[in-house]
Amino acid sequence: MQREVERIRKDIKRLRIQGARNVAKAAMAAMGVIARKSKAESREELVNEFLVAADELASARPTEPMLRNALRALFAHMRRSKGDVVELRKLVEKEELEYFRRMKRDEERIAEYGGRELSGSSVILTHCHSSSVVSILERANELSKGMEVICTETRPRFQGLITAKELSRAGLKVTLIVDSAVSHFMKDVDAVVVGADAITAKGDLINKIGTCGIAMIAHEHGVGMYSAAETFKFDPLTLWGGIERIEERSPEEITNPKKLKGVEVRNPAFDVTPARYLTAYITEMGVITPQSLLNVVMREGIEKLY
Ligand code: RUB
Repeated sequence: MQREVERIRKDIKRLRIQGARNVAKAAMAAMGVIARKSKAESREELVNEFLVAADELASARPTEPMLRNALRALFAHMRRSKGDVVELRKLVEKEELEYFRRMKRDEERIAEYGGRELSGSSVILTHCHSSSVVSILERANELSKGMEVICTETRPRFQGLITAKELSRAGLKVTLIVDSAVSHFMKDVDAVVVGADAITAKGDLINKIGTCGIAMIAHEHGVGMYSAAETFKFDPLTLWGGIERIEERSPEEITNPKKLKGVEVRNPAFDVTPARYLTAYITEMGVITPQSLLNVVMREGIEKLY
């Protein structure tokens, strides 16, 4: 069991599993593995195993509140149940399935809201790989055929190639560009849509490095800038002044630093796009401006996860 959980943690860390939703799903699946395979004989022992694994999974990608929210919600359910070790196993298995059901439902809603919002656009630009964005663009293309998508390659790990392949397979016209060509192409773009790793209490967006620059260019051209995000990507810590930690990855993802003596190579994985550069979040509750997102989140009680 430990080996299986460790494999999931490594896959998350090495980006074999990438994107906020996939990462959160994998963490919940790891909890399910523990529920089914742990040899713990008491409730305390089992809870302890869940806690150790949750800490390790959460630290694999520090800028992933969706993963942390999923685990926190699970622990809140565990605290409410007073059952023994057998009942606790069943509860975690049930919550795992419930979480997957909810994710699927939310993804369908996001695809529908986003598809309708963007179906009038003929050229859309996207950055990195977001499963939510792919679903939206597939739906938008069903509603108004002939849509063209410009994908950035997304240095240093080239997740944009995954997006390009998936959309092309789904029948959309796809153009791949280098990240630094965004400004050159923006005059032809009707809307930009990206994913989200975290949303702060101010409505700011944390997403793949480069997103903020793209948003500023879109703003300069008067092009709508959307982010596809479940409300579960809201980071409740930011309500209390907490600042989202930006993951710094190995310089070796960019180059061989040993060949650049005296040069520091930095590799932040995400950046922060201020709310004022965003047109709206496309969520499972509808298309919401960044300024009103906090109200919606509070109404749903997501902040109570803390
Ligand atoms: C992926 C990324 C995606 C979000 C949203 O970064 O920034 O836009 O995670 O994805 P990485 P989704 O490849 O470093 O994980 O919509 O699938 O949650």
